[in-house]
Amino acid sequence: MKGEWLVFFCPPAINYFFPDSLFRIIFNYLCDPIIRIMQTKTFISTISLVLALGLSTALAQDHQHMNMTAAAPARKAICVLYATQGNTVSGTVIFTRLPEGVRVVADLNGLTPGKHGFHIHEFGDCSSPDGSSAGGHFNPSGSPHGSPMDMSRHAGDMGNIEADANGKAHMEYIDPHMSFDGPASILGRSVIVHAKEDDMKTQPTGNAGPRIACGVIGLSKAQ
Ligand SMILES: [Cu+2]
Ligand SMILES: [Zn+2]
Repeated sequence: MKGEWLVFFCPPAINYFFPDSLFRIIFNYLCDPIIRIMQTKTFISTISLVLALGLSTALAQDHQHMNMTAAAPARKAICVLYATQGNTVSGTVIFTRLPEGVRVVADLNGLTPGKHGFHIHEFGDCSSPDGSSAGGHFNPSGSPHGSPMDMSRHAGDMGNIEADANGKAHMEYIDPHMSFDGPASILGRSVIVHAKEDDMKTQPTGNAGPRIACGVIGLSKAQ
């Protein structure tokens, strides 16, 4: 910068060459504004640097904060099924988000051979011994009860799961009505297995009988 050498030069030169003289007064008059300008410039650049550093730190922290709150959307959920009082059913249901819906993979043990009503119920609450605390079929669209093939039906209508002679059941399908997002999200709801077959007609339950297993749908560690 042009005036920088003056900052360095002016005060010593004045004191050295022109002690107590008219020249000193003149030099003071000439030099002082330059010194003041240079000092102001240094002050402004220092403040700017401090502000810039502060701002970038704040932005970095904000970004980190956003990363923590706006986590990647859940891709996988799991429901571990436990038998209700007096029953022996156990198993897991794994839900995976796909572009066309949710893949459902269920593996159950301890069933009586044959078909059993299999639904997502409204509440993730399996606290009552008979599973009634889970509420009715999950139905965010206010539709009638139906089969998983129906266009209009409860979002929780997964139909029946069929056990073999050993009481084991495996079911796998992609459900276009299920979602992991918004008010229709299945996360935090429950899966209920019934004693009887769902007739897919009787309102609003499919007449599937008592609830023999209940489990809460939660986020899976494996995503
Ligand atoms: Cu049910
Ligand atoms: Zn239903």
